[in-house]
Amino acid sequence: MICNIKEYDCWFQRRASVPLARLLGSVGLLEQSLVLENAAGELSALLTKNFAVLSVVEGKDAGTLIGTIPGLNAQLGLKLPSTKPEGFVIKVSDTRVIIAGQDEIGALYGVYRFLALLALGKINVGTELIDAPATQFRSLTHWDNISGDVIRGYAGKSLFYNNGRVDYDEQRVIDYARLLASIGINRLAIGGTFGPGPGQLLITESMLPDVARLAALFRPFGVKLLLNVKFSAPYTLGKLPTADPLDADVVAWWKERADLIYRYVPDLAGFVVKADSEMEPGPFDYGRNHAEGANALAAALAPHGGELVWRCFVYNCAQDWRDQSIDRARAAYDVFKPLDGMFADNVLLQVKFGPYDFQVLEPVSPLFGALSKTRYTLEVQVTQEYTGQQIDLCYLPYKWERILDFDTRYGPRSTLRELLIDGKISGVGAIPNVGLDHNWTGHTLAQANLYGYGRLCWDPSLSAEQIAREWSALTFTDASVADTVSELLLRSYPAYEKYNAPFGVCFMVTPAGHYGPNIEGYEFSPWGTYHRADRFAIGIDRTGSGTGYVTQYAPENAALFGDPATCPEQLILFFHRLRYDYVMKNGQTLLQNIYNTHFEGYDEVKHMLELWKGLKDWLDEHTYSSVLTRFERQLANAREWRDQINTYFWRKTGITDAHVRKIYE
Ligand code: GCW
Repeated sequence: MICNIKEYDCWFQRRASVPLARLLGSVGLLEQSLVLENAAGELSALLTKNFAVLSVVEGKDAGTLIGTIPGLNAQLGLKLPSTKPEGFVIKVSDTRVIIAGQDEIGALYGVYRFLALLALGKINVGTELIDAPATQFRSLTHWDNISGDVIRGYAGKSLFYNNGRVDYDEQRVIDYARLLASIGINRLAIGGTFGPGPGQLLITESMLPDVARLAALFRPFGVKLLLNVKFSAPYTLGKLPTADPLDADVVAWWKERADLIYRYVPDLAGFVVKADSEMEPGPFDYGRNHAEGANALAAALAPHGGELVWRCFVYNCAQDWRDQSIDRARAAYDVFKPLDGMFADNVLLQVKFGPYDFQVLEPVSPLFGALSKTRYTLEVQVTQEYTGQQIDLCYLPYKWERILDFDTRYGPRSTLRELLIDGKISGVGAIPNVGLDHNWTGHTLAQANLYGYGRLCWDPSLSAEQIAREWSALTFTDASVADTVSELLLRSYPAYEKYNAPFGVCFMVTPAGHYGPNIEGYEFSPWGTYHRADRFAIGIDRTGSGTGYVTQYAPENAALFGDPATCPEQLILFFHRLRYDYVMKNGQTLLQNIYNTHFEGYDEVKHMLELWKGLKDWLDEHTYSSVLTRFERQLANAREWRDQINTYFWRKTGITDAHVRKIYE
């Protein structure tokens, strides 16, 4: 059987007809609201489109009822149990299907979950399900520029801008809103981050009507907009002489500006700010700290119920590589930990998962768990900046699962997963991987990363494997194709780790684009990410006797990472400077392990390519060949990594590979 997928439709593919057609033929809605009406409309439209059920929206005698739990209980005398905000109940009997939300958004989420379960063959008479998101803040932040280019975007041009204007295909934006809502995303930041881009312009009166129009497209899907704004706006837009957050005129300017913005978008979720980060303006310009900076903007949002997302990506990016006293990895903790408890209630600090920058192999940031009096979120990248740029297959939920597993050792229930579930981490943010490419994500299989991100925000206890299987089965309607695709996904991250920078040294990428190897590309640069390889050793000593970074962790973790004998070996060069003849747990030297992993990484990609080729007769030609081309490019990339890394270390050390494989002189 040929598995003919419509890449544009992502995880909403056409299916054979379904058993409960009789009940699904009519959808009843008894309460009126924008989101509920959309939920009912989505259900009937998608049933008709994908399940061959001609479904219409009707009154209370319909076979399928949609509503809120309190609404349905009151109107029909039901006894549906209540759940958490944005949660839902699904109940299927032989006379009725009920999809009820704790609130209107919950009902919409219930509809999408129902459709997914229907596609997976998991809806039957007797199905009862109650579910709710673990965290209320589930966001994506677009880095799109007003020019239409997407910073670190690998899937075509921006969905929102073109040539200096807000300019979009309305249907495409609605389809995007559907994708987001179907995986539970409820916040979307637009407006770029750098330079005089949209972050500046969107908050002017000439563009606020555009923002209002976009907000209206996302609203029925329960997605609220956030705006990326610039800290310097009071003087760049407002013509004030300063942006000093303690200056009364600046405070008043932000207040007025927020009031104006909220007239256009009354339910705006708030602002996102990248301050004192990579040359962006910030409170340091005025000798103020980040709590003073953030609180000034937060105060302007507070009367409107808005939140301020304040990014913690603050470090010195003009470092002298000769100066070994500065360690970039320390920066976020050094800046923000002393301010714990000083941020306004509506500030959310957004902390990158690692101390560096979305690296393939880097530890979890010591800020997690260490902040105890401040609301903060976890930030990851769905866009594959350092993870193969949607040319290489790299299934990110594999990595995210491990991040969530990390035990901060601050008190009981101290893994990131538990902190998130218990509300000690207040949400999740990420940069999406989408653009105007027909399949949204460049690499069709990279849709799994977007899907997985939303699913993990909703339920951090899902495993990467569960998500891979779910996504594959939703996208590839043939079971054996779906099996192979999940296998590919699950193999991909470990393979990528193997051919990338070894054992946590990070940043061996080409400085310009971050795709492909350049072993010393960052070695003499101002960015603060050095490996300092010489003839004998490599890595940075971040122990107490080194840069002290390790002491930023809770004592048990400081001890664990601080000793090479207990440090997880995958990260060993992040924490330690080791000689190439250091013997690792498998009895082989560090150098031999570097050689081995790089040969293996390449071989893994070769194997993945073969697995994909095995699907040729099972897939439609377009999907097959577009992914095939990417696997071929990935193989070339893996080869480049393998040979450059191995040759580099061979030339440094003069020590040959124990298995005498080909290393270039
Ligand atoms: O990973 C880095 C990117 C920058 C980006 C920055 C950030 C938008 O290389 O391009 O800036 O992260 O997180 O702000």
